[in-house]
Amino acid sequence: MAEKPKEVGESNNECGQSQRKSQSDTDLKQIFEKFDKDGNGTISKTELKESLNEMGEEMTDGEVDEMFRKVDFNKNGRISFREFKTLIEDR
Ligand SMILES: [Ca+2]
Ligand SMILES: [Ca+2]
Repeated sequence: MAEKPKEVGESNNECGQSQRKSQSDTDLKQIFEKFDKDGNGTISKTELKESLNEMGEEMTDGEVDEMFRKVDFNKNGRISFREFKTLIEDR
């Protein structure tokens, strides 16, 4: 299996932290950014709840709470992109 030659992308200008940047990763990032309303790189419980409401998911505080706890692996009260990604990929 030969490696594909590197394509010079116009949009993807990041220095590669991970070698394999899949399409879904980019999609996920966009979803993550929608959730992260203040753009600080993490999703708070409030942001999660608001985003879910906007998506038409009416969840109670308790449900959001439970979901948040499941996603927030390191229990620091914020959902990082990594944690978010695990949530999506885990279902
Ligand atoms: Ca945020
Ligand atoms: Ca966390």
